[in-house]
Amino acid sequence: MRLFFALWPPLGAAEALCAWARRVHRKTGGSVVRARNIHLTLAFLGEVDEARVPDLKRLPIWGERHALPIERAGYWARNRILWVGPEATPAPAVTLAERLRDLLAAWKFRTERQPFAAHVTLLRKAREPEELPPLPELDWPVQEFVLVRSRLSAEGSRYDVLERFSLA
Ligand code: 2AM
Repeated sequence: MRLFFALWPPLGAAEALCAWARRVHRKTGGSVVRARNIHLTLAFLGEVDEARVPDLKRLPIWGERHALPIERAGYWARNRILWVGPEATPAPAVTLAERLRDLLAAWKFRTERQPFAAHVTLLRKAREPEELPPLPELDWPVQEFVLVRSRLSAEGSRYDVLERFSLA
């Protein structure tokens, strides 16, 4: 199973981001991430043996509720991704991602060695934008994080939440 841990926005915030991405798409092409697929990855696991999923569902992990401001957009030429994210990643999100990574390593799960870069991918295979419309005003309260299974279907990626973890 292909798995990852993520923060999922409320649908209203996801729809606002998707509408913004559709405006950008007119200039950059590429594929727009559908509203219900928009998320921020905290830790990417890749392929995991199904027998280990129960361990993941009961990871002893805690964290603080916080807000996730979406303040800036960026483009990575190396993978042609257009993304949005906070100006500075909120400390509780950094702590959560670090705790997850440490715990996953301690439990012998394979994780990314790259440092955590808080980003929300909105367009894939896009050309570099010249200018961008102003980002929408939105509220993204972070009250939980989720363990998600990713599957490729004819319509693109499909994400199913396997477990929810409440933040205090
Ligand atoms: P991306 O949006 O930057 O592509 C599901 O695939 C999620 O896991 C996406 O948010 C994706 O990030 C992330 N992801 C996919 N492959 C990854 C990898 N090798 N390392 C880190 N994150 C990855």
